[in-house]
Amino acid sequence: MNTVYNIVPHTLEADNTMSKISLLTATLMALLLISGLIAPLYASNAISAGGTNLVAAEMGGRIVAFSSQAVDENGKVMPEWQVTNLIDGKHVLGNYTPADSYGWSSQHAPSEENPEWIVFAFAHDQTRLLRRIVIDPATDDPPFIGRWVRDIEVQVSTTTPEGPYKTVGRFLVVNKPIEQHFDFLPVEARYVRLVITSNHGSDKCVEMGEVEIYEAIVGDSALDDIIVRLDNLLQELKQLRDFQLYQQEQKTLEEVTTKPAPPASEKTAPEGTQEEQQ
Ligand SMILES: [Ca+2]
Repeated sequence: MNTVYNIVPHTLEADNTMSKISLLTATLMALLLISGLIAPLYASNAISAGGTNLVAAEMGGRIVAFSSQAVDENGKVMPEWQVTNLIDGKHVLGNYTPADSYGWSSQHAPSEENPEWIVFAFAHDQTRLLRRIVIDPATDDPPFIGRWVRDIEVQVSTTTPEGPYKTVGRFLVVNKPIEQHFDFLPVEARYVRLVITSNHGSDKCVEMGEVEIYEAIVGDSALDDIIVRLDNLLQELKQLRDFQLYQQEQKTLEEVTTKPAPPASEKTAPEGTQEEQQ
């Protein structure tokens, strides 16, 4: 009778797992079929960027983490160069620099191995569908000293400020005092990490004036909207699959490492017997 009671829950669990896998497979196949439609949609510019800068401090945007910001010789943060200047809506324009906002300056020059980075969040930590990032590299320092931002990577997370993150684009910011727009495929994000791997030659630090992030606007067609959301769902399903594989590997590892060792008596008995015999 015990065998019967044991079988029932195991069978239910197995059925449940099988139906989940079937659903996952069917969904993935449907998404793969649909994905062929997405490329022309993007190519047709059916998706534009919205007009509201989601990370502007006045819109509730925040900087939730960053690699560094400039400090003086006493280790004190210099407000004129602090990281929040990136979302204050103030720009260096020609010979004009706002008195309290020169831009952001890091503590060190960035590299591929040791990049500088900033994590942005939107009002109320909402998840938004994004399309564009705008960088204004201009700061109070002139461009010829090479401190302004050059190579950037835009990463997004839908979970926590610590990630996991996925890369949506890598871009080159030219050494000119103009706002530069960079578009990527619409992607859902709760946190955006801007990773900076180089400046324009300085070995002191990297600087920028302002960062803006804009939402994707998906035309009037409900179908367009669904396709974009399904594309994002595909990414999430892939993450789920990877997580399940990881769990399975961990389970297997646990089973291997917790396998009981042979009873001690099997090893020691012959020696003990020998000692007794001696
Ligand atoms: Ca600014």
